[in-house]
Formats: sequence, C-alpha cells, structure tokens
Amino acid sequence: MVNTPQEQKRKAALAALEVIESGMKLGLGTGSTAAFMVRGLGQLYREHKLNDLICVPTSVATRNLAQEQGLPLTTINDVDRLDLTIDGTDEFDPQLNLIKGGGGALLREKIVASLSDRFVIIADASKEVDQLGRFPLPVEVVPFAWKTVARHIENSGIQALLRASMNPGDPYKTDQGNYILDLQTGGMPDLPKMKWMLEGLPGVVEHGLFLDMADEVFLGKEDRVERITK
Ligand code: ABF
Repeated sequence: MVNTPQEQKRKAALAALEVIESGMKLGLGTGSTAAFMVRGLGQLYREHKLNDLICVPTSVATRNLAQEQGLPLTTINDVDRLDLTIDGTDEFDPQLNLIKGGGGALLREKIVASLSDRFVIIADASKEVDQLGRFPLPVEVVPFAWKTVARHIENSGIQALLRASMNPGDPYKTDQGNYILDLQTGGMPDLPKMKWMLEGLPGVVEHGLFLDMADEVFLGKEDRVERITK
C-alpha cells in the first residue's frame, strides 16, 4: 500500500511524537503536517502517556487546535527556552536548510525555533529537494513599505509577488498584520547571500530561509518514515 501525501504527513507527524518526553516545554508548529502532530500529542496527553507539558503555539490556528486538544499553553514571553519544537516545512535540502512560511506563520515559527534546544521537522516526500527555491520564498514585510521592498528585490532580478488573501484585491495578512511577498527565485545556489540581502532591507520583518536550524527530519515516504539527522 503506497502512502498518499496526506498519509506521509500523518505518519511522519506521529513518528516524531516519540521524541517528546513528559515535562518538556514544546514549540508547536503550523500547517497540515503539524496539525497531525498536535492531534496526536493531544491524544497522548489526554491518555496521560505524556504529562507536565507546556506548549507554545506558532500561530493562531495552532493555538486554537491545541486548545481544542486540551494541551496546556503559554506564550514565548513566558519561557526562556524550549526543549523541543516540532514543525512542518515547505522544502528541505540535504543540509536540512529549510524554506518555511507557505502557511504564513514564518515569524513566530522562526522565533520559536530559535529558542528551542532541538528543532525537528516533519514532512511528506514532496518537501525533499536538492536545492531550495522551487517553492516561492516567503518574506514578511511591513505594509508601510511593502512596495519599496518588492521593488528593491525585483531590481535584483527576482520576481516578488504580494500574497493575496481569500478576499479578492486584499493582500494576505499574517497573525502580526504584516504582508507577505512570495519570491520566485527558481533556485538559490547561494543561501547565505540571499539571507544577507533580505536581512539588510529596511521593512523586511522576517524571511522563510531557516538555515542551519533544523536538527532532524521525519520524512514520510511512499513505504516508510525516514529519520534524517545532520
Ligand atoms: C509550516 O508548515 C510552514 O512553515 C510551512 O509553510 C508549512 C507546510 O505546510 P504543510 O505541513 O501543510 O505542508 O510550518
């Protein structure tokens, strides 16, 4: 029986639960793969197979789901460090560099991941790439300066599309009320250079390059879940 992409996500998410221990402070990721993880975690918590957890969600959507699951929540301001964060991704390369942010939660995800002693990614097979950039690179920008930022990026030869919301004509807004530019890079041979360029642009709040942050990937494949560590 070949695992569909949804099954690959679910099996990867449930396999990653094995790294969680009672008493942990956890970062909870965002997206459909992370949602499988949050539901599985909620079940283990309700069955008292995991106890004394405190969780920090990376989006309003994950907070709402975690609340439904009865998981104890706090905010990143109330903890110094997290033991572990489990999150999805849009792409990962052989060095476990990531593109994240397709779900719009990249700012909170990067903050939470940066405060985690261990950062574990859960993904279906479609996320594994040789080089990042087939997926558009999300860049979170302040509405005040979005067009200036987009113009600067386009002058460097990369198309920067303002992400639209479900309401035609309205830009998408992140949980923080910022806009997202989706950069059509077509592939990035020099990731540090792209990171440096974006971080030097006034008006850029955060970008979806997570370089040298992930420790491990649970990868759902057609016939198994593969565990990839650095
Ligand atoms: C989130 O997971 C985002 O960073 C990323 O865009 C998304 C992937 O979504 P899915 O798990 O639904 O494929 O962490």
